[in-house]
Amino acid sequence: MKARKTLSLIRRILLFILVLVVSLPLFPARADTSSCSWYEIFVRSYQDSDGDGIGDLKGVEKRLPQIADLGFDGLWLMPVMESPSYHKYDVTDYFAIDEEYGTMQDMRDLTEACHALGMEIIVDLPLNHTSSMHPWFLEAVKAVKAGDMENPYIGYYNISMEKGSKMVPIAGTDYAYEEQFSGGGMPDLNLDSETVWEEIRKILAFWLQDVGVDGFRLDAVTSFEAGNTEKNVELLARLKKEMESIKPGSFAVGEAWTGLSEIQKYYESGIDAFFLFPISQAEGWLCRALRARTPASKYAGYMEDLIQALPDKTWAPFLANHDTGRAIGSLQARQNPAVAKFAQLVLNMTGGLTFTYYGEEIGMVGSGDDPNKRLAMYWNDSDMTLQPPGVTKLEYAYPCFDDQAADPDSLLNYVKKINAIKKEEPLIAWGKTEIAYSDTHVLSLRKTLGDATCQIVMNFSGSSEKTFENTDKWNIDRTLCITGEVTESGGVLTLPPYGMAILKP
Ligand SMILES: [Ca+2]
Ligand SMILES: [Ca+2]
Repeated sequence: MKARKTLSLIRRILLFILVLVVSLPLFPARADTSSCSWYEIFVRSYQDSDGDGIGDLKGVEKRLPQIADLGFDGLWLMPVMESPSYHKYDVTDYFAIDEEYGTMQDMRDLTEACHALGMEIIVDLPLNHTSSMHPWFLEAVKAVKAGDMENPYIGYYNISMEKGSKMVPIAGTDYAYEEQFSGGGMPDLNLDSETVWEEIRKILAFWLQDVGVDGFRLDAVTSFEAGNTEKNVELLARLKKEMESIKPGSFAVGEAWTGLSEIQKYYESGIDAFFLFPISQAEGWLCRALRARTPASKYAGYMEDLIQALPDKTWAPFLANHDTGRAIGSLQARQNPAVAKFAQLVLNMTGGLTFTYYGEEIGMVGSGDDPNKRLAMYWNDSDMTLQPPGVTKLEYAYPCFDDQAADPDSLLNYVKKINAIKKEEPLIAWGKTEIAYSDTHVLSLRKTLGDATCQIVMNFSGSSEKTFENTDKWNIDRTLCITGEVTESGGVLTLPPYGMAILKP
């Protein structure tokens, strides 16, 4: 009798936990089969298809089988919507493709082609601001100038008599509009307006349902209401809820360019992932660790912070994007392709969704003025797009794509190997990550997913081999080395410089 009572109590507790879990306002986690090796493309600089020298959607589609062959399984297109600028972060029509890039039919074709190859595709969605040439804004300014302050378009933007560094006066009136990215002709939308939310819902539905993309990269989310994280998290939660009601399982990754503790707060919105800015760039975790005298333990320290801050979240590590200097510069790897390769390895073994900016896979360089970071993809010396306007430094440090494709030891082919290993071993991207071991030069990450587990052992020294005591007597499942081989003798692994082994029980 007593045993039965205990059993029924346990059952009741279990049921209670089940109800609690089901009623939590969380969206289902992404399946461990969804895209984990994402590729960011600046369409203008990627591949031209019609001879005008400007990259376009048909050009991307032409290169798609090659991108898939490299093992990238998700595509992020920088803005493709109608816009007067070369970068297109200032939209004039959310329902049209910029004619420089092609047509909406091209977009649908590209989306279909991605899906046929088992790839997901997301588009950049700038919602913090529109172009100052957007019909909504033109209408609003016209109304302010005419003194028609009841005009509904005025409420689309933050127009008031307020003064401040982010307020731009409307000529001939006492009014001004908010513009967080000043000088760019990008007035901030009023995200408190229900009318604006009706527009946003239409935009989301159009892209998710009508065009069929898998989701969005959300631009500048910390500027939604500048300086108000709590508010931004609320707005993002609403955005995610709208997306989920339109297309369950659709994906969003947010650009919250801020520190780890802030990023942690942004995850409370339910948005799938936020770019891990602290790991990126010359002063980020990865470059810092690789420059340190004790690189493995240094990186382990950063990983501990990450694990503690975002234990159950999908991470989105990256090294460089269209706004940052390229990794070859940050890593000081112009003369040292090995360190560029190893950085890619560590980045990808960290876990979660890795984002690779086009050209990083061939070690393109560029820093300083934005256009320098967005140079034409270096396929070869004859097949390149025009350079974006405003380039002040034009150079390519590593061989072109075609040459690297033909060289088994190239950075390109090394990246391809990493992507292939990730595809074969879902534990790497999707497993829960723990630090199993670290010393000055050796780091072992343990990954767990359901019943499966593995250890990823990496030698952070670029000059000498290091040993690792395989105390659990796990088997070597696979290895990836730049030079030499991993060997084992008497329960001790010897890893060559920058070598890696994956061990399994
Ligand atoms: Ca073109
Ligand atoms: Ca804003």
